[in-house]
Amino acid sequence: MSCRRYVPGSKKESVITRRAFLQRSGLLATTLAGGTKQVFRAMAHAAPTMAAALDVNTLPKFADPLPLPVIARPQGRKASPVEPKRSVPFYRIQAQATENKVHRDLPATRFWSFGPSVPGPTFETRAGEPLLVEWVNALPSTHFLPIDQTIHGAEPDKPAVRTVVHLHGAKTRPESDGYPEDWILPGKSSLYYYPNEQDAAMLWYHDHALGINRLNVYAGLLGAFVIRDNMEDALNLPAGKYEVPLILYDRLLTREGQLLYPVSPDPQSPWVPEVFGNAILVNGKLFPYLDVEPRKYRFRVLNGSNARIYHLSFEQENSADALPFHQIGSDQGLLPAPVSLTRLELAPGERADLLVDFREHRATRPVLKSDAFDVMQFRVSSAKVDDASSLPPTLRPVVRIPESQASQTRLLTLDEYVNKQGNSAMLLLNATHWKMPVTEKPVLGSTEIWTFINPTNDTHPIHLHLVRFQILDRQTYEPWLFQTKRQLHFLGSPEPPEPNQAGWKDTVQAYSRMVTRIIVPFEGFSGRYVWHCHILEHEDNEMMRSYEVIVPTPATSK
Ligand SMILES: [Cu+2]
Repeated sequence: MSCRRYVPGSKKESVITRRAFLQRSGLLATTLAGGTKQVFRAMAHAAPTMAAALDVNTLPKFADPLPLPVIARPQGRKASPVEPKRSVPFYRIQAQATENKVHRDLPATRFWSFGPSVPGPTFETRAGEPLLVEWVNALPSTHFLPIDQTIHGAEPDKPAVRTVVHLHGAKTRPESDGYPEDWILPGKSSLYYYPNEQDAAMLWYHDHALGINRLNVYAGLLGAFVIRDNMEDALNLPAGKYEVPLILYDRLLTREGQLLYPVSPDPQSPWVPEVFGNAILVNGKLFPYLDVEPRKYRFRVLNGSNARIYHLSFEQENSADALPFHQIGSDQGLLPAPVSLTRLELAPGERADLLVDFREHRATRPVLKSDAFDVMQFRVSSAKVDDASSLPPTLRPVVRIPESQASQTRLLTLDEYVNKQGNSAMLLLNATHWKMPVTEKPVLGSTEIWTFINPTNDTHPIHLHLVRFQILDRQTYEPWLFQTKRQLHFLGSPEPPEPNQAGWKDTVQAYSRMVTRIIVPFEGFSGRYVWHCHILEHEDNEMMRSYEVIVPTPATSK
């Protein structure tokens, strides 16, 4: 009865049986084995072995002010690689080892960062104004986090310290996109060109080196990149000191305050399927506070975590009711209209543009929470303020793309494989390894529907490089029927995206045991890009594939 599924080319023996499949997908409560009825519990991941992590709740909360990342400054100007007569701002950003204090009562923590502090400097840019960045690898020659050499791209013949930078959400040429195999060694640099031909949005840059991306980002290689435009300026949103980036990432710390990256019980293969830290840092600080005025603020929130999905709310100490707030933008910029929320779900890679009005909360201290975690505190003054900023009723039109515009529909599975012990051993997209030939080749200028079929127990935030897209819908389906016969049998009606997910996106949460459809115009450039799960442990092992945008030919454009 078992459907044993060996993964070709894998060093690990990865099989999935019907039982394991059902258990992992949460569909099996009881089964028969050897004539005896046995009850199986859903298999848990093996407990990672590691030194004891610091209990961050032993530290005083809200002892440190919220830091703001510095603004990146250009070093001058250089000729544009695409228009040699035009000069564009030139930045030089260096990945380096550094030490930062994440909390007043902890010693400085070792990080790797783009510059002296984590997160790296924020780029403040404008749409239509291109720039050049020289990304320099000035990292030490040894890595300080546990590399798994059984993972693709991190084999023993690969250097331990490598980095390549991807600007998440940017429409760039492939040679500047940070292809995972385009990593460079310490002492080298890459010159990347960002055309900025896209709507205002908050993008972010981070390491993307094949097989060690989860470790390099965990070490601190990330930062924000803001694009602004005239249409956004005209909205009179809170600006200047009333617009604050909130870059969230969770970490585990040792009792000495150093980064702790957990490992599996197998020393030959230390990879773990997800890392969740109990220390949620905001702009690099644990439990920070921010002094605010009783007025509107704009918070640019980024989930830069390896695996944690946040459930954010603003809560008063003595009230069961969360503060209402508005989401005005998502990954790729402004929504058509503000969406009123009391709770926001944000997966790794996603961004949310929030407007929070503290006017009714003078002299209180609401806390930003995620589930049971205290993330940060706002100290609302009782000052009399004159708030001239606006919360406009409409923001930026987002024209829904009709399904009829799509010339191709692709069914793409999100697959998890378990080892003999029932532990997660590897994840793939469409049951296909990184090194296998490229199968997704959309034509430049065409529109496609990508249908993600997720039989696993996890939400997978799927990110496509180069493009922006819209979520069409999500629908429950019968996973085993699809697994065995490749028949899509839907169990419920299609659910449209929530209003705050109905704008332009570059990362979509493919919910567990659902089919998620997106519609994607492939615009901008031809060439080789990647799409992947943004849970970085999944991406590294090896839930990532190349795709290639091809130029139209008479055969493809007919
Ligand atoms: Cu995933």
